Amino acid sequence: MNKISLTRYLVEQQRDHGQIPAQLRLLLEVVARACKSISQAVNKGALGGVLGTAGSENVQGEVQKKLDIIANEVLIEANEWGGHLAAMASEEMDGIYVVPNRYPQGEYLLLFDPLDGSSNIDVNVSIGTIFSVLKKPEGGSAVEEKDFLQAGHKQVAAGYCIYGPQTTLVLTVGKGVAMFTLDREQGSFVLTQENVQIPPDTQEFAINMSNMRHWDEPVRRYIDECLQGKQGPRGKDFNMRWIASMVADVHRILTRGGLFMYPWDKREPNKAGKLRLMYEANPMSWLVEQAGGAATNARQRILDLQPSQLHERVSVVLGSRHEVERVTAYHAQQ
Ligand code: P6P
Repeated sequence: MNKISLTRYLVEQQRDHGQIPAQLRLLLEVVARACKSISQAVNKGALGGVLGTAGSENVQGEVQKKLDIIANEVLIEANEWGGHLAAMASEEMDGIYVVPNRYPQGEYLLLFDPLDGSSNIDVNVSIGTIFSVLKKPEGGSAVEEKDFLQAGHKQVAAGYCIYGPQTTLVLTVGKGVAMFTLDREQGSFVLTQENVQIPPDTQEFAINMSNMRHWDEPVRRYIDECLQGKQGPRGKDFNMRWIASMVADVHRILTRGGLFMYPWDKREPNKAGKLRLMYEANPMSWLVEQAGGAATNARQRILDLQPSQLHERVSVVLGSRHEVERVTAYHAQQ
């Protein structure tokens, strides 16, 4: 099969479909190159002295791993000089990072979770980088945090790079989902799948079962029915997976279907959920929808939610469309 590189794919999307302006194509190439660097750091592991904690906490109050900070710095340094961005926002930074005056400012905003699944780094389980691209609102005023507070349906590109047995970049610009596997000999991402489709039905769910006693009733009902298997109301047996790296769980769902849930629970009732809306749920929800799946916060379409804070959290139900619809219906009947 003749190898189509990420560069060629993006040039063709730009030329043939007018889907990607030149500045956005540059942005995506730069992000992909940053992901390659992060992949190399992750793959070194203990040999690179990059495991363990950095002895600091992020705005989420989470202990930062050395690789969290390395990945964040790689993305900042790779993107700040290119002239395609006005500013960046990251799970690892309290406020936005405005492109310094020594560089030209562009029209895009880049948001990312530089290394999602950090708790898995030290135990050699797949982790990943999640990114989302918005356009800076019109008007010449200086870019501010409020410019980032746009609903997920405003994204112009979204994707992730999973650092697992393969390093795979998964991307959408609104024309379906494509997957690119890193060819380490060439040092470039090669198109290995396009027009990804999530089966509307599934027999596999992903949730952290240890939180069961804290769930809301509709979640308990849904999982109980799955666990009853053939003899229960679903009339079929279910399998369960929970990798505790959203990137890895979502990648499995994009590849073979499934339902992923991190729902609101009673542990911290004032928090909508654990996952962050702007740079985890929004990019993953757009990818899932572009692949024929669905994504809600158990009540509303995630991409329609109007954010009020940069690091706000959200309840997430995403994957095979018919299962998302069932969970959402159970909440509507509550
Ligand atoms: P728990 C990783 O820390 C993360 O943000 C997601 O990638 C993952 O799905 C979830 O949290 C895992 O959470 O509570 O099971 O450790």
